[in-house]
Amino acid sequence: MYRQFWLSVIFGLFALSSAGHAELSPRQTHALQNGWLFQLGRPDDLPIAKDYNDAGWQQVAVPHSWNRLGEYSIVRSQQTNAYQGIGWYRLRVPTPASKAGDRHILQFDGVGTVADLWFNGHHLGQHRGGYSAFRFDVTKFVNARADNLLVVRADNSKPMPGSSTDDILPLSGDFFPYGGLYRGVKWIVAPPQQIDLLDHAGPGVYISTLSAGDDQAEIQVLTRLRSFAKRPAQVELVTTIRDGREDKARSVSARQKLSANGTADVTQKLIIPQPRLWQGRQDPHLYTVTVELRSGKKVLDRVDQPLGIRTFRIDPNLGFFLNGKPLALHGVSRHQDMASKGAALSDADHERDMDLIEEVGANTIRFAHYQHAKKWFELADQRGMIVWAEIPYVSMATFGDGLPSAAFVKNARQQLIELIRQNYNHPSVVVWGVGNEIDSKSLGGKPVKAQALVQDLHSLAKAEDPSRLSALADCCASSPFVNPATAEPLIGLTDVVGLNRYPGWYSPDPSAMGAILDRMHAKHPSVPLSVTEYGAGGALTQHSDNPTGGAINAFGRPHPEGYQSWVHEENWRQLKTRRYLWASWVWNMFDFASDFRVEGDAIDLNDKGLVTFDRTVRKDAFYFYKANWTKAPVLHVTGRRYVDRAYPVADITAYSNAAAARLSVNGVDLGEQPCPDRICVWRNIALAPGQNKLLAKAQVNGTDIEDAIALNGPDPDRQGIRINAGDLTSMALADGRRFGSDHFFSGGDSKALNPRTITALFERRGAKPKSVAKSQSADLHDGYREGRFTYDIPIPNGNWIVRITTFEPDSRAPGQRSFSVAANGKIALASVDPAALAGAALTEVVRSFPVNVTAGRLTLAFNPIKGPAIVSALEIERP
Ligand code: GCB
Repeated sequence: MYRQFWLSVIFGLFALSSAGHAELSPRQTHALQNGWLFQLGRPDDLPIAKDYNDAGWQQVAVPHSWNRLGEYSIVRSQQTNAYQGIGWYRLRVPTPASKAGDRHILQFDGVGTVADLWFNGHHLGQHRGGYSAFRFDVTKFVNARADNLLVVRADNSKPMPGSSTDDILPLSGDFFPYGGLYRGVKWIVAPPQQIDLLDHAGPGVYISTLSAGDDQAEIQVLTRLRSFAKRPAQVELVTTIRDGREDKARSVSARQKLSANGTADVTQKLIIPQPRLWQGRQDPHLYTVTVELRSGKKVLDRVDQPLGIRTFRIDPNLGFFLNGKPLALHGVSRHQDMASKGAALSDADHERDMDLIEEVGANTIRFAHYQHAKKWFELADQRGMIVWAEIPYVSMATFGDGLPSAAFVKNARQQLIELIRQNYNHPSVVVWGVGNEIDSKSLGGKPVKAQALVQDLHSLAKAEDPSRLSALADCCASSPFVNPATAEPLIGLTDVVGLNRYPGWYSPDPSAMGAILDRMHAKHPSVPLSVTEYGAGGALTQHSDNPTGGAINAFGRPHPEGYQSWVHEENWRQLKTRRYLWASWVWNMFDFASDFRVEGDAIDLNDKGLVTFDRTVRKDAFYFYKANWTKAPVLHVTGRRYVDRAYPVADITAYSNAAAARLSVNGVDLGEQPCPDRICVWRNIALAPGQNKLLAKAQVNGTDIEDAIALNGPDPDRQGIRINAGDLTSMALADGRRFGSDHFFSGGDSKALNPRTITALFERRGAKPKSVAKSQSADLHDGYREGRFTYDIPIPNGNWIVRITTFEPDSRAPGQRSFSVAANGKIALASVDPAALAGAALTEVVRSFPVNVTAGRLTLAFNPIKGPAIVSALEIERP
């Protein structure tokens, strides 16, 4: 144990020394990583005494969370631990080297959700909120001669009225509130006269760029000082801005009287001539601000902080400006969790996530939906990302009557102050988000009264940080979730707004995005609008032959990967042309854990990521954005995971930033296609039975690139051709028959037997889902095609049997619906009345007829006689 502790101390010193001042640093930070003992659940007695028997406890290293969830599996495995409650930690730790008068301060970088701390048996206090850092001064309890005992109770109980977390943000949300010491813990030995360590765990130094031009920048540095000394003292504060080279450093100095046990604020101004600006991804140049507290020649304390010299503004019509120049912001949201680690991410995990975000070409990140780790803010500064940071005032944020409780308001204010003070000096951050989707109904189902709190948080954000803008992410203005007569409008209360809008996912038609945004812009012309969320689920094992063939089941299965790509193609087409938008963020960069989701091919996961939960697979949609957002040569053939194809003919798509790309299949050149909007399509490509090798080639800025995939074509003579009409997903029945998703159609509408939009789900709540009697498989009837429609199916010549599966979905009585079916222009079925043929509604009917195909195509026309025609499956087999 001792060895481990001292190793981590040495590591801590090493980390400091790499910052440049270790030998001299008057402060020392020791990471408390190893040697922790952990016990899940509530022991019978309080495990805070020194001699408490913790022999059976589990040894863990911090960061640590007991929660693990989110799997690409239909059921939860043994790995899952979604327990929300209490976890105990104990650590025996020697006192690090210190001088008389030094302060001993424990820093927790984030504990989910409520942390109670005991040090050598004394209850130090409690911190409420799972995402911000906090510090406790333990000086008076330190035992310098023996081990100290640090005990932490972490409590992430599910918020419910009366629970220990019922007044802590978030009360609900589509993400998992991990429990435990899931970020770092540090022991800081600090001088008694110090740059304040107890200012909401902030750096005690607050840097503002007052102006920045080509000639000069004016920088203001506010430093908060604190003294634990018994006598007043005259101190000097020397603030230096460095840009690598010492000869270019600029310093100012101020004398300050620091009273005994007192605090003082010192404001200093520095001029930087010809500053090198922080220019986002183009040049994320950082200066270092060093603030030294001195007494004569002696350095009492020192803090280093990053400085990115930049200005920005946001215009309701012209969007975002960085350093006076327009910058089109496009990016992603990110949750900070991943497979097998939960929220206990290492610095390397953060770096890998940032690498992926850089690779996709984003220049902005929304840190959803809570304060992210310090390391993540630092990476955003270093990589030049523009950041929306926010507090977890999210979703259904009241229990009963729709009014936030006083304690909840207090916690919201606390979390906002912590977010701002702890991250004030990160140039990447431009807005502080004060709420997300808080105008949906309360958990009690009542309309929400959120105006007062949003106004209050807006004012607080402005008071804490006048240099940045307040922001709100809206889901529900003009949505069916809000009763417009009773809900309080929120748009306009903050400086800027983000719209969470999901056309193509929670509402139909991805191309509706443009009109939705234009309506909001017309309604709120003076409010700068962005799109804080848009996207679609994407499951790697689920496939579609045609994303327009059926309705998506947003809250269920399946979630074809190709459908996700299509939603992004269509959404992005609308977003990129709207200059008034100041930013847009894909929801989400990574799949993330959410314990109420049973969707796509996963459990406990929101699968809207461009990259999988374990970060190993970039989904096709990732490459769509990479092709749009980067200059690095991109050529990516989509649909590679849909290996066993249902149809012998396919449209092949590639994403590329080349002007055009060329495709060959099995060595045969199929020609070049242009790539408008970064999408290159080769239509009606024949796939031979068995393996087909597809090779795409292109040239971007003189660089040759290629991408190869392998697909298995079916053998129609043996397997037939089967179409799951009205459905989005290709699938196989238990008897081996393989159906492609609805394809080759024109006309008619795809319908779902049970409604799938959010509004329909709400309306249907409690109602029993419909099912079809005497059916070969429920999967065939989930969706159906209805109306007047035609199928034009590419198929080898010769004799075939066509089998049509249908049913009456709407309780129409016999005689209320009939239609004919013509095959290649000849009537094959003169009149089909599903209810009459089956003797009842919601009962399967199958009809077949022979055809002879001579020109490589079979046309099946469904013509209504009375009411609309309907089909739920089509099968074409050799006789
Ligand atoms: C939203 C929420 C976000 C959810 C997302 C979704 O609007 O703000 O927390 O995860 O939708 O995927 O439904």
